[in-house]
Amino acid sequence: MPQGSVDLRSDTVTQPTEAMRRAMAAAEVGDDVYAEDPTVARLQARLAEMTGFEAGLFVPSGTMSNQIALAVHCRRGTEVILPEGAHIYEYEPGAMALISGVLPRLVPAPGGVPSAAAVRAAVRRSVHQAPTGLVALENTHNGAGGAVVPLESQRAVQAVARDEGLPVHLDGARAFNAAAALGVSIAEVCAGFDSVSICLSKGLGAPVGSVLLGSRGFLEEAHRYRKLLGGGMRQAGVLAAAGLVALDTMPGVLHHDHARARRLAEGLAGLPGVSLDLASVQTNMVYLTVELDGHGAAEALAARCAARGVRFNAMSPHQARLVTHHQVDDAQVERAVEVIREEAQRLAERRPASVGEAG
Ligand code: TLP
Repeated sequence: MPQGSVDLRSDTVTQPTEAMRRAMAAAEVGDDVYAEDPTVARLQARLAEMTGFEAGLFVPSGTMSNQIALAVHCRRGTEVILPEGAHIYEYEPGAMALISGVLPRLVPAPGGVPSAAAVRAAVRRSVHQAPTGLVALENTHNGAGGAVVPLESQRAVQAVARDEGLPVHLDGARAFNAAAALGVSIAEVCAGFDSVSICLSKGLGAPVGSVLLGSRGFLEEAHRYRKLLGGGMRQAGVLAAAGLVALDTMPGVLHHDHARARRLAEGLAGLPGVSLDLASVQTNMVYLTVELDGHGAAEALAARCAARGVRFNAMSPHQARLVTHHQVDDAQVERAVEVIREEAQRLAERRPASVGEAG
């Protein structure tokens, strides 16, 4: 990254640490499509043990991991109950329809948390409707600002699903962030699910990869889908080695990212035309609602800040997302606050008369 620049686009932008690079260079490898890569096997076993599952499957991405889970759990033509804003629906470009032939049934999820009653009401059984095949939660919930789904809420939804005879999947791309925020073990966050997908390449900082966790039988079928989708990575131990270092070194430092996100949010509170909900800043994300400059205000603000080296994403015309990670330090947070404040002020001053105070 050029000096003075701050990359808050995502926690996916991190570079592998020196320890990861050393482990990658030294990794013992084999052909993982034959399940012969010892480093991949160690990573899978390690995360399975940490989360309380029978087994794990190393896959190239969180998207593939979620999509394999859907493919294994669901029959074609069934519905998947998802919290509104779910990554599986919003950001996995229609894969659920294309790969598994399943439909999304979105339920309201204030703060990322769907109520058990809403999930129950969304279950479909009638001959006139697509039957429900799966319930999927997301923790932390990216679309809800990285909000943490409380364990009691997860348990309430799992109880409904069990009662209805439905499997439950967790998109736990940032499950370690949830564990850090709740002060519980990763096993507690993963308890009660039939499958969980965990990303190594988000806050944990590994360059590539996710692990899909479940029962041995589930993962045998998942292994077939991974190959079918082109996710058989052969000597993948070079990547899994970085994942093992990530598991050893990163979960214990995620709270620093959370503290920096809070500092960022506090520094940006009260700006003209920019609002944020401090209560929603629970992990490493800050969502801003940008009402400056008419349509595409978030993009306008993002572009102006990017020109000064502070990068973040516009997730929709009026929503900007800032994500902290282990390569964002305190000085970078201060710099980001300064640049975003200045640029928001400038945009506010240029605001057209029809939108508000004339500039
Ligand atoms: N999310 C990315 C973008 O796709 C939005 C990001 O920058 O946050 N589940 C969740 C909850 C995610 O946030 C993501 C990545 C994934 C799954 C998919 O992971 P990858 O990018 O490895 O396919």
